[in-house]
Amino acid sequence: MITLGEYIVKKQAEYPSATGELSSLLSSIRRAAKVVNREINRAGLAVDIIGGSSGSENVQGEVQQKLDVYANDMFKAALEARGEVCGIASEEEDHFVAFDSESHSNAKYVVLMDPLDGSSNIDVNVSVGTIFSIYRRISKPGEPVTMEDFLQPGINQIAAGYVVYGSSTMLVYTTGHGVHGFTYDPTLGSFCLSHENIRIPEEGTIYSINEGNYIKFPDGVKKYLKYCQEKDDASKRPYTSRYIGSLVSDFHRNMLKGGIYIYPSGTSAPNGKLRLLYECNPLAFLAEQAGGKASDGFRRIMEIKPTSLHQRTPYFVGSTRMVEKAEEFMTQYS
Ligand code: AHM
Ligand code: MG
Repeated sequence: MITLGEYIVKKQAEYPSATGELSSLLSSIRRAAKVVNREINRAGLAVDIIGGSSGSENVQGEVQQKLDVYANDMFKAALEARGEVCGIASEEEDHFVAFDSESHSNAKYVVLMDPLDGSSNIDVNVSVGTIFSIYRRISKPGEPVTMEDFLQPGINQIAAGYVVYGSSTMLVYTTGHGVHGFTYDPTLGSFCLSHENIRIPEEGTIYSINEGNYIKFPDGVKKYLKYCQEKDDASKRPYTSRYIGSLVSDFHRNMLKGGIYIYPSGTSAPNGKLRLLYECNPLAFLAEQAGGKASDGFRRIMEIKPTSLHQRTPYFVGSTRMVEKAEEFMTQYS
């Protein structure tokens, strides 16, 4: 049995030029994930203290749950506690946060995160997740971190991953050398390697989309959904519909089993709901590293040049052939 800590050290040893800073950063994320996991597990018992709404809204006008705020604080504190990160951006913060004390003057990295994705599901005991994305800063160490450091295209990511707080808690990450998954053993207090080198099946039979919004979808998506529902034995259609409404969980299932997750544009949300920088790009990096694909319907997600921190984008991610098929429908009908 190999723990996440041991695995990170082993991988670092394979790259003699590695300084250990990224390993240390990943350890900070691992530590915060354990703390957040503990609080999520007791959320049902401590509703007054950690459950329900915090009474505030984030910059995007969404109601913040107490656990959104808690998870944000935990990950921010864990990343600030060591000297590798010079700033973070988060779904729960209006602006990026600079870590500008003396101990961060040589920090190379910025982290973008959604500390608790799908948090509206907590009250009904459905899985939620944390998503993170790591870039090397563009500005020089020692200088103040700038917006440019955060507005980098996804292809510049150094590492990305997620934690899914599900029936088991798992941490899945990539540093650009495959995708590896670790399952949390609460009796040991360790994430243990359970899924080395995950590969997304090229073709799948699951489609995940909030079909309640059907009437608002672009024609390409409507026609693709029809295609998913038609009978064709050779391609194992009709496909199965699965939608948890928790992006990390829907993505995780489709990555292991083969499938496509779609959050398209809608008439009232021209760019969909999901955020490019801390939801779509990190999962796109994982998808590609596992042999899958991520698109906005027309172009590769990771090549989009971001213009703002909380920018949204339509999103199609999962098994390569399914994403390509959806893109064909988008090109033809939307
Ligand atoms: P959140 O970051 O505010 O939790 O919103 C993102 C979540 C995703 O986890 C999920 O896939 C999606 O919103 C569900 O949205 P909808 O309820 O519109 O289907
Ligand atoms: Mg989110």
